[in-house]
Amino acid sequence: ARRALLREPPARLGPSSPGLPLTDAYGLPSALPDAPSTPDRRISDAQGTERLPGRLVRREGERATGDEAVDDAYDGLGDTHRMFDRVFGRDSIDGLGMPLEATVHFGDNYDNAFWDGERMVFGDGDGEIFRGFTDSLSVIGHELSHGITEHTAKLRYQGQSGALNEHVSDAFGALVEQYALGQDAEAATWLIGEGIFTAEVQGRALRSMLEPGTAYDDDVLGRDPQPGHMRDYIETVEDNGGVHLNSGIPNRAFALAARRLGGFAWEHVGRIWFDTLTSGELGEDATFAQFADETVRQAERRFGAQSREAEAVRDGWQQVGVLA
Ligand code: ASN
Ligand code: ZN
Repeated sequence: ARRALLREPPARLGPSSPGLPLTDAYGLPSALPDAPSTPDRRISDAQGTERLPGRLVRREGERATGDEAVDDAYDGLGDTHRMFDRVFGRDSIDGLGMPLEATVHFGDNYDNAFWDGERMVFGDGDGEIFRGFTDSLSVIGHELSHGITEHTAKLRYQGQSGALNEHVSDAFGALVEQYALGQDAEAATWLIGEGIFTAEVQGRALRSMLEPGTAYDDDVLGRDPQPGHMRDYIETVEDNGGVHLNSGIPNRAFALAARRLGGFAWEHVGRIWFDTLTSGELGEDATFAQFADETVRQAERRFGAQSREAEAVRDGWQQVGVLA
């Protein structure tokens, strides 16, 4: 803190500065601010019911409660806020410091976590297949990222745009975890929800971004059904048109591009995907191909048309059969 006080304020980009615009399509700053922002977390406890929001048990700055779900949610939301703020200059879900609200201990043996349009909600799991859903930072990052998508590209939660909505949450969920652990693209597991299965389950995680379809293969749960290529795209009316299934295809494109580039994924593919989400160029009903084209455009804009970043992004989408 002392060093920050003594440091000369950095020269600000003037309105006539060449390069990137100062604000994105939503009027939010596109460059990092001088000082990091702090989150405003509020954790509530549904006490085993399905009533929301539940009882407020921990506010920003208050000390740990000793309830693991409460404290893991608090810490995980802090890690998620930190990644978006420090890496992309986005202060919370709306970019304006909106409070981060979460409810834990939702329902009785509840086997899921979700974003309800206002808050993140986490079940405790049934203890047989699932442990608590706050046990995984990528899951916390996934749920908060649904809020960011809702406040930016608004990808409609149906069919391909819905699978992209799911994909964006997985991508940033993975990056939150990698950023917190200081992991590069090679060291990263690219797993979503590692550590939420009990020891009884034959499986590593809920999903694998790098190898969709291989996250689990269990007697009770069955086999991970995610495709990783357009030839295996699943047409179904369930799950809003397979949003949690077909997200495996863009997930794999993202992970392949990141691994090809090496280094920290949030510095290249993360930046490109964040630019895509906030460009204002993406329709709410975007298809995989439209989203892919936009990521290539954003990669060329930020890193250059002949850049290895643009090349890796193009190649990732080609490997999963989205771009020719
Ligand atoms: N865990 C799921 C998600 O965040 C919840 C759901 O689909 N209702 O996508
Ligand atoms: Zn989701």
